[in-house]
This record gives sequence, structure tokens and C-alpha cells, in this order.
Amino acid sequence: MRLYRTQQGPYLLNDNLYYRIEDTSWDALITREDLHAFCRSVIERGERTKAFSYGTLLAPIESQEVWAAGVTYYRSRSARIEESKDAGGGDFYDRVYSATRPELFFKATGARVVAPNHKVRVRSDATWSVPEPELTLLISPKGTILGYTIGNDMSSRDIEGENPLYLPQAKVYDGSCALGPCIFVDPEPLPTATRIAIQIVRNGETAFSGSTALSELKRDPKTLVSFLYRDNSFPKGCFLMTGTGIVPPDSFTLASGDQIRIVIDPIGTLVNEVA
Ligand code: DO4
Ligand code: MG
Repeated sequence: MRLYRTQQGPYLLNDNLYYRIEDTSWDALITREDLHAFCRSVIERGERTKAFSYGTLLAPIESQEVWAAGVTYYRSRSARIEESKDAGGGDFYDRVYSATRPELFFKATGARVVAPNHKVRVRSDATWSVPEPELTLLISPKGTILGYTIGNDMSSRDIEGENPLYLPQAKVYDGSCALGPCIFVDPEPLPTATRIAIQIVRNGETAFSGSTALSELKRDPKTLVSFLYRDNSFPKGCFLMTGTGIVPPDSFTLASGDQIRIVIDPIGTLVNEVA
């Protein structure tokens, strides 16, 4: 079951059939502890509707915060050790990869999140920018994983590589976070065979493509949530990006007009262009 936030309100899609969800705010809907059972009850009522127009799609977030986990894949650890080599910061990435406590950082508020088919940005003072395709958890106020969406944790590698203390500037700026296209509502963990794939299209041709699988994710999503919710309350729930396992080669940097396509079955495809 997939929940879409549109300009006309929330829609549920199941088995190619659409259902309109009336009389609820997005916040109230996606923070329901019984979200899965509620969506089932909408389907059982059987009041189908026409498909919504994909042009009216909004990011699937309202008042929630977006947080992100880092260095949760070996590829992210190696790329970061390499990019921070000249600054002598490499050891921290190796240590956090194997430490019990994960790296968690604040990424965005709902109002800052870019919707599907809208433009993400690279920083004007960065020279080396990449997208980070990440499985993203929707977590209830009580800390239950209710569903999944696709996240793009846009990052400035030169700024982070210069000094790890610059991480917030490398990660948090206008247009640096995209989520969508929907919330895949499932109380069960996604299979470890689930693939995350990215394609970056420049002038009609693939400039970079790559993929990974959830089996490469070093941390259990539930453990990431338990650290995030330790001494931290989220009355409106929260989204947590689980880290990237795909980093383009060092010669690659994003350019204006690039189209970023991130696919995670069974969630869908998140498409954004670079402004
Ligand atoms: O350590 C810095 C950020 C890591 C990150 O965003 C990732 O691994 O996805
Ligand atoms: Mg990331």
C-alpha cells in the first residue's frame, strides 16, 4: 500500500486502485500508530476514486523533522576516508563505522524538503557535490517504523572533506533534501534483497549509475531508531534516512540540469533535477 500526499489531499494506492482519504491532515494520518490497519480499512470500504495527477504531488512530509544516519555502508566509510585524507580526518569514519553508537545528524524540517519532480540544489560555494540515495524510514511518535520512502541526502564532498566539523554546512542548505514519491506502508522490515539504484542523466545520457542492496546496510533500522529516540522526542513522528551505499567516483560532481533518478522497489522512483 502506498500513500501519496497531493495538493488535493492524501491518496492511497493499492493493486493499481486509488482511494481518497478524507477529513484528515497529513500529520494526523502518517503519525497513526495503526497506520497499516487504517489503510487496510480504507481499502475494505471499497470507495475507489480516479487517479490523481502526478503534477500535484507533494513531498510526503508535513511537520516532521528529517534526520539522517551516516557511514552505515562500507562504501560510504571508504569514500569519506578518501575525501578527508588531506585534512587528516579519516580515522573518525572508520571508528564510527564499527562503533556501537551510529552517526546521526539533523537534516531538514518538513518545509525545507523538496518534492518529487522539483529541483534540488548544490551549494554555490561547493565544488564537489553528489546525491546520496537512501532508504528513509517513517517513524511514529512512539518510535514504531510505520513505512518507507526514498530520500536524497544531497552533500558537498569538498566541504565535508575539508573538516568533519563542517558537516552541517555540507549537508543542510536550501534544496539539500528530497523525499518521495510516496510512503510505502508496511509494518514488516523490507527484505534484505531490496535494491537501491540511482541514475544521473546529463544531456540525455547516463552520467553515473549505481546500485546496492539493503543486505549491505550495516545497521538494523530498528537500532538506528532506538538511538535516534534516546532522550529525544518526536511528537509529530520523524523521518530517518539510513545512509548511502552508493558514492560516484571521485571525478564526478553534479551539474545544473542533471536529472537524479532513485529507485527502490517497492516504493517507486524519486526524480529531481539539479537547479
Ligand atoms: O559522515 C558523514 C555523513 C555520512 C552520510 O551522509 C552517509 O553515509 O550517508
Ligand atoms: Mg547520507
